[in-house]
Amino acid sequence: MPDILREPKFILGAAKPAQFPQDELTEIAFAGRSNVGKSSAINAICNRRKLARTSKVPGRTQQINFFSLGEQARLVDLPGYGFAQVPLAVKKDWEATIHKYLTERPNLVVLVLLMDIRHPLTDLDRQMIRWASESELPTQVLLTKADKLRRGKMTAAVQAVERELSKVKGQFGVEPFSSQNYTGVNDMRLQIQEWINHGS
Ligand SMILES: Nc1nc2c(ncn2[C@@H]2O[C@H](COP(=O)(O)OP(=O)(O)O)[C@@H](O)[C@H]2O)c(=O)[nH]1
Ligand SMILES: [Mg+2]
Repeated sequence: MPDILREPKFILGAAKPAQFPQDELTEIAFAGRSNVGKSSAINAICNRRKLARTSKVPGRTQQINFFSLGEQARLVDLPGYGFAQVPLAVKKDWEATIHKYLTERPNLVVLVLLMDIRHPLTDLDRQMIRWASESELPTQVLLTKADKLRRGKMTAAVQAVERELSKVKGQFGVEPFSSQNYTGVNDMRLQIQEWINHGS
C-alpha cells in the first residue's frame, strides 16, 4: 500500500465554495449516488474503518469533505446525490455545489465516479459524466458492490458501461470494485499514487 494513503486526515467539510481550501494541492474527488458505497470505498482504499462515515441511512453526507494525503494531495468526498427523501430545493443546492466544484476547481485532476454495478448510469450519473466531459476531467468509473455478481455478469456489466462511455468525448476508465471482497482496491491505491505523482 502506497505510503501516501496511510495517513489520511479529515481537514474540513465545506458547504459552499468559499470554504474550499485555498492552495494548489492536487485533488482527487469521489462522487456517486447516495448509498452507492462511496464512504466504504474511501475507507477500504485508505485501510481505515471510519475515515469517511459509512451509514445505512442514505443521504447523510451533505458537505464536500476534504481529506489530506500527506503534504501532497487530497481526497475529496462529494455529497451523495439522488436520495429521494431530500427536498427538491436541497437537492438543487447540492447539485449546484457539486457542479461548481467539478467545473471550476483548478486543484482537481481526476474524478472517481462510483456506480452500483447492478444498476449503473442513472440520469444523475449521466449528468456527472456530461459535466466531466464538458470540463475535460479524466474520470475513473468504479462499479461498486461487484461482490454481488458472479464473474461473468460482472464482466458483462463492465463492458456495457465501457461501451456507453466510448460514445462520450473524454477520458474514461471503468473497473469493478468491492469494499467487501476488495476487488479493485489495490489497483485504485496504485492508481491514486500515479495520479498524485503525474497528474492524470
Ligand atoms: N455488498 C456490498 N455492500 C457494500 C459495499 N460497499 C458498501 N456497501 C453497503 O452499502 C451501504 C452504503 O454504503 P456507504 O459506503 O455508506 O455508501 P455511501 O452512501 O455511498 O457513502 C452500506 O450498507 C454498506 O455496507 C460493497 O462493496 N459490497
Ligand atoms: Mg457516505
